[in-house]
Amino acid sequence: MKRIVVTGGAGFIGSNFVRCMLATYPELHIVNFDKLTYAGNLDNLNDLDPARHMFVQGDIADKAAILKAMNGCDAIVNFAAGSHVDRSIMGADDFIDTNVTGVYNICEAARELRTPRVLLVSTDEVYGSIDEGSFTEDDPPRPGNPYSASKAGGELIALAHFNTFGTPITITRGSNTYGPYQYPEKVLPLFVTNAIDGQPLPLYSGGENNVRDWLYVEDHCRGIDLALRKGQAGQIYNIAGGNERRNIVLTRKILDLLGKSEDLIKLVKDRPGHDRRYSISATKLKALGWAPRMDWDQGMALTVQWYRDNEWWWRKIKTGEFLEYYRRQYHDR
Ligand code: NAD
Ligand code: TDX
Repeated sequence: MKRIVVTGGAGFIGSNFVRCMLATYPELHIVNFDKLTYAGNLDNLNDLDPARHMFVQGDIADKAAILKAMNGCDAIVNFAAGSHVDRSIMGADDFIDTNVTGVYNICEAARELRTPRVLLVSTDEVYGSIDEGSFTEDDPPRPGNPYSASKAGGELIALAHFNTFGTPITITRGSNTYGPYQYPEKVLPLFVTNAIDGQPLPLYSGGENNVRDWLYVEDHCRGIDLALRKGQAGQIYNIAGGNERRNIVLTRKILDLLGKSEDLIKLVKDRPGHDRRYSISATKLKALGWAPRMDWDQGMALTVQWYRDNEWWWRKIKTGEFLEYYRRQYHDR
């Protein structure tokens, strides 16, 4: 592969993926196509070589724009999405536009241009919650909130596209991802940055019951790259961190790493429709040669240190639109 299009590459995982791919493949050129929503941030990309990385501002819900960007590429990797569950509960219009219509547009463009590879980045949330055991790729989607339903909708359109037209689509379903450059609406960077400032950590429903499986962002990116290169068209690959933790354990870990008191924990009203536990098996991707490399304790220490060292990055974000969102989301809880 010489030239790939990465959509949503100014966001958290997308920008880490672009950095990782440029470092791994010296011949590779990347077109980074991103709408720059509130979550897209050119600061995430300012260390990249402009000779091998071209940024294009555009919307995957705009069929003509994505068709133009994809012309002549060897592959497209789609990260572009509305990605935050709480925002999708406030209103899901953007989630449908991007996660369903946008994904359909990518499939249609790939069909028209005969794009050799299409990798759609999806999520373990499409399975919904599981009390015991882990989901495999053969389990049906049972999404429990507007975000995960929109992601499942995009997946179903794409799989039907493969079935009907043979469009060479592969899907990955990653678990909760953490690391540098994550927008501070998600629990981990929100709690780290609040704790640095001595602000409350709004833990939904005590955090005792809800379990997430934490995947370090570089491990997620290597899994996506492997599925892109070795995965089969029409197939789904789970990417699991193998680090299931209750939210209260994650919260205490953050406070411990920062040397802050548990008095900062503020128990707040639960998220409506809150999925209790996510758990997936990555056996299928492991059979292709993937394994997570980052140990949870080490990944947490690195990540918390990154937010400590990069206040320039998140302090700019925690103003304006973010403060308005934060007030709407948390003031009544
Ligand atoms: P993010 O919110 O940090 O970034 C999303 C990016 O997509 C932003 O740069 C935004 O500007 C861009 N974007 C949004 N709508 C667009 C549109 N219509 N056209 C073009 N660009 C658009 O998200 P993230 O956490 O990096 O997630 C990336 C992908 O990975 C998403 O598809 C998400 O569903 C999936 N995922 C995320 C996680 C996680 O824990 N964060 C886990 C599994 C899967
Ligand atoms: O303020 C909070 N308090 C809290 O207790 C927030 C924002 C979250 N939580 C809880 C809810 C969840 O149990 O923490 C857990 C993680 O919440 P999020 O960071 O919002 O992630 P989640 O809802 O699990 O979804 C994430 O993982 C799958 C990503 O946002 C998705 O993009 C990804 O697909």
